[in-house]
Amino acid sequence: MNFHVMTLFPEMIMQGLNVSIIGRAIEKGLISIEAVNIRDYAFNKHNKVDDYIYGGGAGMLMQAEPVYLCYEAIRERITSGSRPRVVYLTPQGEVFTQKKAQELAKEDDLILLCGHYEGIDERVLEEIVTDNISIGDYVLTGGELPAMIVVDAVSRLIPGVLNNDVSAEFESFQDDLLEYPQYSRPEIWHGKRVPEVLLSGHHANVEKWRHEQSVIRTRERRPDLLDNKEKS
Ligand code: 4G1
Repeated sequence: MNFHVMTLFPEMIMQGLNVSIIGRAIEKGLISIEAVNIRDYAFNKHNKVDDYIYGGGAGMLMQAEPVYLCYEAIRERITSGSRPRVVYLTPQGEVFTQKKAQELAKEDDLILLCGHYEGIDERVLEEIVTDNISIGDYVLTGGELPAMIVVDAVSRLIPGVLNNDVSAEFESFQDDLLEYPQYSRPEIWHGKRVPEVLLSGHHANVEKWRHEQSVIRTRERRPDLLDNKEKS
């Protein structure tokens, strides 16, 4: 999978994703990430990429042309045939879910577009965006952190990125349940014991306990997930 991130802050993307599991996946050549600076496609001598908003109101808007030229430059580099998906990170998008991550993980190339200021001129969005995605309902300063979240969630679904024996598919959320509580050494910490069943070595009982805990936890902390489950 090749990620192409269109942004005014490329160093934020590259520094944030070049570590840990994703950093290793890049090293191994399982994924590639390029952050392309939209400012490099400014068409005026001051490298200006924003302007006032028609109709008035506070703030500035990213102009259409630099975004479009940046997009065209990326498209020229993409070797795989058909039109690549362009994900615009926006509070007006559908909320990002594990299901959407799985869908995006099937692509060879993904272009991610990050807004800044008050957003981007609608006309270029109409021409290039295929998917509008939001990571949730709060106010941010830019689409860079949302883009990094999408890259992270999609990358870990690419075969070979996670080195553990259990596939990424198996993790909770796949079945709309939260993770059960987990414990490591020592057996007693601050007077608290590890639940007996986990020390028993009885695999079937462990699995049963973990599933029960997952259901209890989900009902307590994220009852909305159980509602989804009943619907499907
Ligand atoms: C109105 C949140 C504005 C924000 C209402 C989640 C938020 C991108 C996301 C905003 C952004 C609400 C996201 C707001 C995001 C232009 C640049 C849009 C930053 C911008 C609820 C600012 N998921 N926000 N506007 O935050 O890009 O993807």
